[in-house]
Amino acid sequence: MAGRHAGREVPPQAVRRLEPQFTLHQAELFQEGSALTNAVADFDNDGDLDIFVGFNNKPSRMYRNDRGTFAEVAAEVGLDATGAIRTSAWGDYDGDGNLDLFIASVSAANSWARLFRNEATAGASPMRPHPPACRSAVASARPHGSTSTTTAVWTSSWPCGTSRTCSSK
Ligand SMILES: [Ca+2]
Ligand SMILES: [Ca+2]
Repeated sequence: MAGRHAGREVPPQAVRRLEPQFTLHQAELFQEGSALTNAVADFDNDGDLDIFVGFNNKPSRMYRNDRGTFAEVAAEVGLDATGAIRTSAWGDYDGDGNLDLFIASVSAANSWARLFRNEATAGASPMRPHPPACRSAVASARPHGSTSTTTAVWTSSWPCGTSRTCSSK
């Protein structure tokens, strides 16, 4: 029987209906609660999808997919940010072939956003801070409960290994 895909007829041999059936995968690794956002992308360009997860006042997690088995590598690659991280998005903003990550934290006490540039090189761990400075573009995020749509954007940098806390201007 022929089917339709994207508005076009497709031959019967091209129609492959799936029978979804799910089981938990690495349940212990992924059990951490209070997640607010996640973003899936092949951040290390090895052909499989990896998962970033932002939490409510816990360090973010970056699950690297190693041929179907995930490992948590957020601290290793420089993505262990802590906040009320409510949004995250991958994209290659500078067109260098490496996916970069934008995240934003929104809470009544402290709201911020950060753009992490992926400075990976072949054979090196992605997202590792590049000496002598770790660069970041920072934008304010709407405070929790606020209806304001005003967003200020500025850039910031800090020496590797020092505090990543940025203040509003
Ligand atoms: Ca990957
Ligand atoms: Ca990039």
